[in-house]
Amino acid sequence: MSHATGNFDPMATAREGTYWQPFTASRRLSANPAPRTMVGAEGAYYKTIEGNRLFDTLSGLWCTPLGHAHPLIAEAVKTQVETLDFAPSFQLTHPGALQLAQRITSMAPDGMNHVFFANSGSEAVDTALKVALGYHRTRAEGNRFRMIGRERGYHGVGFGGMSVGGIVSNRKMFAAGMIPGVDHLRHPYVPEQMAFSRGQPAWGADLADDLERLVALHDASTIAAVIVEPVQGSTGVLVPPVGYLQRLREICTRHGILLIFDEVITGFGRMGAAFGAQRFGVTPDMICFAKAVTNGIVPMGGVIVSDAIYNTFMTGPENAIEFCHGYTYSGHPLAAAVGNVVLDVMEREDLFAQVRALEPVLEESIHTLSDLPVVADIRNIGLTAAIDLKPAEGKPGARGLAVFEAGLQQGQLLRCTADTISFGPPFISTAQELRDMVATVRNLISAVA
Ligand code: PXG
Ligand code: PLP
Repeated sequence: MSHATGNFDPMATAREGTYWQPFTASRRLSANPAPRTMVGAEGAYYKTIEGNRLFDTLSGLWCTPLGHAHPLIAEAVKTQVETLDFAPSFQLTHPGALQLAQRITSMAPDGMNHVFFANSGSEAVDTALKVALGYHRTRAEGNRFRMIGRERGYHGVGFGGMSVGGIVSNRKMFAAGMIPGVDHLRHPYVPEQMAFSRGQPAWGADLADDLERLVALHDASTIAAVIVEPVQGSTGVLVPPVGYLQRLREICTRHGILLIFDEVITGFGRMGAAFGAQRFGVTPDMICFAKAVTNGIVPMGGVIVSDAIYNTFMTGPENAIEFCHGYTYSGHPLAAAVGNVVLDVMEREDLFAQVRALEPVLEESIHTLSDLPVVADIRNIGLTAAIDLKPAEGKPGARGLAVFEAGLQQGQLLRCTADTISFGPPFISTAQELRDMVATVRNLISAVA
């Protein structure tokens, strides 16, 4: 049903499901949409249609570390629209994208000096998988076509990212569309050995040897790339054991397999360093990024590529297109302008240091919840954390949902997936805001237990 302009009733439209929303329990939302409608945002808070103020405990969807309504971002958007609002990205360029590529590579590990722009994490991942295939083919090793992902991994919703992803609910409906030749490492979460770890679990480096099992099964000569999130974000902040990523790197190098870090969540400061690569001291061959690069204000994603990979593509006739891939909006002027401002602010305000300062505050505070009988595990690293609740008898997910819905009434916008609560507060949060957040969560969990 359509509603004439001027006659628009958001609640009626929400009830009708006209806007089919992503990853949403549509019928539950439609039944009572009012408390879940955001109408404004400023700093670390949202404003709901009912006038409630909610602390943004996940920085949007992990994407707004500088908070909302940043005046410099607003100004950059306006100026860019008035100057160059669009420029074709195929065979042409513009200063903003050049500058942003330069800035991003200057933050990346040494030897990673090339950026391919996309518009989301999903597109970044599909781009990286295609770079991996193209790289091996150009080196006349085109029989390396297998991609290795990881159980519980999230790499977006494109066909490639879905296939290397390891979240069952995102896979089973589309099983017929999986790309061929994909296998998965076991995930590195073993609660019996690492529950209630602070930061990286000491136990578990050997879990990376699972890659040797897949090499033995498929032979390295058929494997193009391994893709992992340094910290598995979407599935509930699974922190890599000490030495695990190093071990993966060693095995990949030994077998000529490319290592892709999907840093869509961990990139741009969330780990207290530019990338997880630096935090964990491991240099991959490609880094996927998105989200925080533009503070989530204009969609953008991309892949940082090593010199070795880029140079491999740069062969053949000089007038030929070396990589037949790209998006209408790759390097979009608006996204690039915002990216440049965001990275400026991060540098000028030393926000990675701010994350490092807040990390122990979040860690101390969140682990105080371990005395609650219903809490099964608490994990943290950088400015991220997660709490697993024990599922209610016969009703998995019910406790998480109850906490989420009660949180909306208590000034906290919480990210609850099934019975896991994930946290990724804005870098601009104060220590007190983080402690208040945890105090509220204690009350919410106690109320549902
Ligand atoms: N890779 C990783 C590691 C991600 O976390 C994507 C790819 C896909 O990005 P796009 O921009 O296509 O959504 C992601 C996205 C959550 C949550 O609540 C996580 C994501 C997205 C939405 C919600 O954990 N991650
Ligand atoms: N579908 C059609 C019909 C198109 O013409 C295009 C791009 O020109 C696309 C899909 C891809 O769109 P995008 O480049 O925004 O990913």
